[in-house]
Amino acid sequence: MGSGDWGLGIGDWAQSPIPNPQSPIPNPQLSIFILLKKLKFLIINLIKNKMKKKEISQPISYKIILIGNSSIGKTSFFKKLSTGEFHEKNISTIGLDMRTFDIDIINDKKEKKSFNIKLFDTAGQERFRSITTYYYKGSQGALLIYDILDRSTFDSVSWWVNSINETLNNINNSKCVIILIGNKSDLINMVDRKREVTEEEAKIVCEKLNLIWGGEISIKNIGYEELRNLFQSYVKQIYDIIGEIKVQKQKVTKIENYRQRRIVPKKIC
Ligand SMILES: Nc1nc2c(ncn2[C@@H]2O[C@H](COP(=O)(O)OP(=O)(O)OP(=O)(O)O)[C@@H](O)[C@H]2O)c(=O)[nH]1
Ligand SMILES: [Mg+2]
Repeated sequence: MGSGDWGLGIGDWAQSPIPNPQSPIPNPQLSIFILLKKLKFLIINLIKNKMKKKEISQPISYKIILIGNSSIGKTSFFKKLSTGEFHEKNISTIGLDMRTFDIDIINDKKEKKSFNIKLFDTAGQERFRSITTYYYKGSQGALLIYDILDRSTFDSVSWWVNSINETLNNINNSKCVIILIGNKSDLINMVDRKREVTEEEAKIVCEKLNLIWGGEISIKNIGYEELRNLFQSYVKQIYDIIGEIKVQKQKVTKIENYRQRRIVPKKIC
């Protein structure tokens, strides 16, 4: 029986005349029956709508990690995205830092998708690699940055990709989308500095290693809004590949232990 169908089909009621809403209902038993059916229909619809609304309003949770060698600009990206600030001073990260971002994206079908992104800033120094790789778990996206003026940071890209694939992509069918980003593009115009990695090379590596090309940027010069839009586009690309998933709860308490514990390197070249 359809939801709007109040048809009579049992016992004597099957013989009863169809009630005319204009004329008074002759049978009181029938009117109670109709009212109860109506009520049941309304309650079911109410519950269905509530469940639908809950489904739509629930944001999609992603964990995204910033990875790459030391001094390539991970913390600069993280800070500018969070506060709009950029610091010239080099303060190397130890352990890691985390921040949440709420993002709304309108997809191709003009539907609004809400995201709750946990972004992790990791340490690039070799001595912290075991901590960094430990926190890969549960990531749906990785922003892998290199310095376009420092060949060695680009040469390490395959190491970072392997470490992600070994930890995530080959285990339990989990999927982590890796986006490659070349940083410090502002420095190629300086007389005493020169580019060591071309964009074409980076694109070839992306094809070879199955990465998404995130483009060349200057975290120093990029505007706050521009960086937020860029980050949104990265989230959308991750979403286009992995879609909606349920994310395991992260143990934030452990992360808190590492927050703000930073050291200044003895000498910065
Ligand atoms: N000129 C220029 N300098 C930048 C840019 N991005 C970052 N830097 C500088 O590069 C240095 C290192 O940046 P960080 O963001 O701390 O590097 P990191 O990748 O977090 O390094 P670790 O924490 O050691 O892994 C800092 O002195 C920044 O000011 C950029 O786009 N242009
Ligand atoms: Mg850092």
